[in-house]
Amino acid sequence: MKTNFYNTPKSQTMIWNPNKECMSRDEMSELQGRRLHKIVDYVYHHVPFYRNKLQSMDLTPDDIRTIDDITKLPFTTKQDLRDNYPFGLQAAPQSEIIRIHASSGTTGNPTIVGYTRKDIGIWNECMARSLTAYGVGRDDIFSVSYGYGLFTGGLGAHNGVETIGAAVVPASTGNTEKHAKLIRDLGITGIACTPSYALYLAETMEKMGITKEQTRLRIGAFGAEPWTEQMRTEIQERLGLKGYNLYGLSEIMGPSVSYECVCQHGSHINEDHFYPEIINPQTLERLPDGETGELVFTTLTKEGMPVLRYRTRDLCSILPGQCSCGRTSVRMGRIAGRSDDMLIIRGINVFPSQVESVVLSSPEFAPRYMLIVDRVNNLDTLLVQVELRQEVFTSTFDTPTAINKLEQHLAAKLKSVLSIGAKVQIKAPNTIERSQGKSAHVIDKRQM
Ligand code: DLL
Repeated sequence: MKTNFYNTPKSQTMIWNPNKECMSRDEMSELQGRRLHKIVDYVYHHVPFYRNKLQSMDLTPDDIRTIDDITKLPFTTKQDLRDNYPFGLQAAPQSEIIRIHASSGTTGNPTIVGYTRKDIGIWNECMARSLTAYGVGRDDIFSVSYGYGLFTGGLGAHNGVETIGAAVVPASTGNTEKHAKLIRDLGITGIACTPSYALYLAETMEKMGITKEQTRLRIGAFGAEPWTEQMRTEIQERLGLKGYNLYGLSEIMGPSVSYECVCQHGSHINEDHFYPEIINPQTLERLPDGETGELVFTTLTKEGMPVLRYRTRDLCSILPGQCSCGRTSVRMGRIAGRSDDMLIIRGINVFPSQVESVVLSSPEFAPRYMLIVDRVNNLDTLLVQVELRQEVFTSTFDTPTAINKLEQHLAAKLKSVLSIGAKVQIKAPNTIERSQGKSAHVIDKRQM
């Protein structure tokens, strides 16, 4: 018999695995220490890359006894993964690998990640923890609109929905009109997709005349790209659901390395499997909780391709204190950007997420924007293109003065946040390219 989780009050939301998600801090540290020793011993004996690294630092697995010993270990970078393409970092024998994913590398070789049966089981468990934290239960019908294929989003979320026993609709991306129709006709209650696809879906439904009242949507599992609180508000209002953050990366597992709970104050890390650290990306020193730096993960239980101190290049902080949901696991804040996404314009660090916050704080603009960086006469220039909302477009587009005023107003706001001047260009609705997967917000012509 399926239990009914609809409209479950906050205090009664379920926890998938209280034994792990609500462990005392001492027990968690003890478990992490034990697992760290084991994984170091495992890679030392199965991955020549790590054995050589540890030997060159005069380290053996016996030097790693508690979780605090982690700082003795070397870092792993994306370049190390590329250099060992395709299977150089694989620890398990090929006969134990049951699935292979590949990351979407834009330059050079993609990163190949092999999973054993045990890895897939842990991934499913982590995904089930995430969905349960959002309030998804067995009565839900959940559509997965992350891409299926080499990308971890589709299959990762799909298996999590099946693990908790809800019904999965493997919609994938594309064919959005059909998907919108199914959302209404099947009474789909939840959706997993990128935040930008959620907005695209909202637009499509509006065009088709499907209102949020005609659907039963109530939960969104959004991730795979940075998004802001303003974007969350926009999606929630337009789709009539509550949107939760879902974070992960293929090198570590895929979606569900961390997840939000109903408190929506940071994302709980599945730290019995993925040990987080925040470091200063320049000095590589570990930073205390609350400080923003580069997120680093060590996989504590992975068999296929374990990694030690993998530098994600994602910038965020570990939130101090404990969450009121009952979980004791540490939480990470939103991804403020990636160290390699950061633009340096006239010497000033600029993150696309800063521009997004400013754009979305103005009710006239749709959540679509593009940063175009160029170099003219040896001087960096920044052009920010934004799209007018349909309602505003029809009432003001005939008056260039109004548009001009709006451009100047936004340029002034951007200047106060970014500390550099930007030219603003307002575009008509639906003219900035839509993305169904991860969206691109930057064209840097200086590198072309
Ligand atoms: O994006 C895995 C995933 C799929 C996560 C579906 C969530 C949902 P990769 O393609 O390897 O894996 O990209 C990982 O995407 O290092 C972040 O920069 C970014 N990212 C992922 N989730 C979030 C999020 C998947 N919730 C890279 N917020 C990561 C911000 C995110 N950025």
